[in-house]
Amino acid sequence: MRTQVGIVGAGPAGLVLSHLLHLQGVDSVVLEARTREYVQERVRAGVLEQNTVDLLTEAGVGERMCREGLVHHGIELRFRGRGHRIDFHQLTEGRAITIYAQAEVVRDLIDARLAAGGTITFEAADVSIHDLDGPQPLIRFRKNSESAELYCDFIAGCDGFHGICRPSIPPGVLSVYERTYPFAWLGILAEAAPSSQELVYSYHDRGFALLSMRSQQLSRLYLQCAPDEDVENWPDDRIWRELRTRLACDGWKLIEGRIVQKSIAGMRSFVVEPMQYGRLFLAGDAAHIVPPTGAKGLNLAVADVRVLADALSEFYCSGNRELLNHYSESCLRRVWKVQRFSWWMTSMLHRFDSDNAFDRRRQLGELDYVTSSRAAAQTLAENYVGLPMEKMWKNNC
Ligand code: RFL
Ligand code: PHB
Repeated sequence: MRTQVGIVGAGPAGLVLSHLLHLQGVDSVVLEARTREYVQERVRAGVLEQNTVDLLTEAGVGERMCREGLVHHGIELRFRGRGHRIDFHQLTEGRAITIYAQAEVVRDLIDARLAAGGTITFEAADVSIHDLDGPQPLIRFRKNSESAELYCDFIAGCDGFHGICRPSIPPGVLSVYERTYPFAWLGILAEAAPSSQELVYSYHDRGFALLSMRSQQLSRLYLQCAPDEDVENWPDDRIWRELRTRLACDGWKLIEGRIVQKSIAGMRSFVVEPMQYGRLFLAGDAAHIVPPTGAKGLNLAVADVRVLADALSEFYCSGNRELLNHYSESCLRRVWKVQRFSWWMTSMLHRFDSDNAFDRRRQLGELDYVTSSRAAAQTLAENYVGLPMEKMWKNNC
């Protein structure tokens, strides 16, 4: 088999890349380790920044998102039992976020790729990548126990944090920048109407809590917990009790319902530099991870592949490798700004066991500042709705 761009991973990065390349006349094949059902149902992110919404819409895959997504013009920061609204609309000249589950984005993209005759090989086993620094890299894999080879011009490593692409780069090439956090998030999905119109980020002495949602009938809620926490230690009544305590606010009541999903996710900041080696380009979680407090992981993955799609289509149109050569540099400027924002939101809102009373007072001082100074609120708002893209995706030909 042969293709122009071999893409490892059918998450948001791999699927958006494949779709954008198709729109620009570049052929790709996507290899995914899991089943179609698994990737379409995996509970992950929920917040799309304006750039992501605009890109999906312009690329023709935003129809259901526009119909079913919930547009929010602000978020609430809650501390000392009081809520404070950050008004995105006013602070960012009308920009907004859209609540639309990552699983739905993935479903829409898979439908679009398959409807256009694109190839996504699900349940591709033992994927390995070869000859990255030669003229024709190769992907080997197994499908239904049969070995297969895919020759490509380029490989896009969109296989997430635990994928095989990043570790296939020879030792000594990559620099790793990393921080782990001494806590995790316990996340639930509950059949309950959202208790608030907008997302609520709550700072509490017992730890951080977040109220989010998926629809008018489905709430998504998170609790800061120990990094090695066992989900078995969190029966439903303990979760609701803790959420009621940490989200408590004058005149407000938490709406509860049947919990249909429960999971624990660790928190990490991670970047590799560069994001490319020979003819391999890393994108999304394969190259960087942010803690979820800023709701940025999916959005950053989409921003990377917008740059990569542009660079690849430029190469196929004119033979010019300039954009490809600068792929890593172009992405990393945004990556580090988003890393800073995600780290800052995480540091401001979580309880660190190593902190003393001074540190907690300082966190409250920071929350007070962010919610009372227009300049500080605007800084949060412009990052949350998404910093401007440096270069808009366009058809170069
Ligand atoms: P993905 O989604 O992990 O997709 C990688 C795909 O590669 C496949 N794969 C392989 N395929 C073939 N061969 C192999 N050897 C393979 N190894 C792996 C995997 O099966 C998978 O299908 O990476 P991608 O595309 O870079 O997308 C990144 C996002 O998924 C991630 O950053 C976000 O979910 C992070 N995130 C959030 N991001 C946001 O923008 N907004 C949010 O509100 C938000 N909330 C969150 C989040 C992540 C969370 N967790 C679970 C850490 C909330 C949480 C709790
Ligand atoms: C979510 O709805 O899953 C969500 C919302 C905001 C975040 C992280 C996750 O910061």
